[in-house]
Amino acid sequence: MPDPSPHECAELAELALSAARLGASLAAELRSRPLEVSTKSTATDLVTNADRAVEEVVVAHILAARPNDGIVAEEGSGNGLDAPVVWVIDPIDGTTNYVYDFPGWATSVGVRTIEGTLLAGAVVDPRHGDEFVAARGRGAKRNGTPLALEPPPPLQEALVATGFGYDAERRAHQAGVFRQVLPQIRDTRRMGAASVDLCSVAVGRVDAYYELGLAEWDLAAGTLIAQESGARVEELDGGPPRAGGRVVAAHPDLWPALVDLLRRCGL
Ligand code: LIP
Repeated sequence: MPDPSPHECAELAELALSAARLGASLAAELRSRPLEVSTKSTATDLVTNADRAVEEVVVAHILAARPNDGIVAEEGSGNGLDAPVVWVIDPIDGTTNYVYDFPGWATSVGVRTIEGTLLAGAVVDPRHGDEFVAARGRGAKRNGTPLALEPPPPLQEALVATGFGYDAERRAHQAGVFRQVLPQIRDTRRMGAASVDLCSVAVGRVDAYYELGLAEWDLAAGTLIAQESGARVEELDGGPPRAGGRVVAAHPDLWPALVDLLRRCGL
């Protein structure tokens, strides 16, 4: 089946943005009430009643408009995984930030083909007042303003975002990489939500981002938004970002030096 046209991708982007707005608005409302918090893979991997409620609302909004599409979502919602168009949803990316009421959580809604080609995406981060959206081949926008990446600084003057996993052994490895990287860049920012990190690259809030071991829903929307702003977003060893991989996002002129550093530091 041919990939959707740029016009169809623009329509998908509009639906992704309306769904992400709906989800982020509900998440913000639920944050003002007591949360029911539980854990998933580890004692630090949190999930709340809001994650589940937001996912339910976002999925219902999408399927009302496109009932035959597939759904892949963090809290387990699924639909038609053999559908040509699949929605990839993180209802609240940055759940730890959300539980602590710390800015930097977002509702992330990505759209891809069954083969994995990213078509559209939206990330709504209400605490920063940011709405990001992109359609394949039609650019990315922040609050309606088109994005275009500025030329980067040299690596030793670059502000580089990263993140750390929930598993203590993985965090120890990530800390080892980070200890070697940090003296060779300007500084780091640890936002706590991959979708916000990737959108931060798209708007130049950071010069680059890397992280090991993310889920598909952490990556989908933010990857396309960053790519459509002019960033290179790939696996460390090349190819499209994948679940459990090593995603690197930076201006194409910064990419080679950053990848070389990350490889030397053992990412
Ligand atoms: C988060 C990611 C973030 C990572 C966190 C966590 P969640 O996703 O977006 O980049 O560093 O450890 O995995 O669990 O908040 O949806």
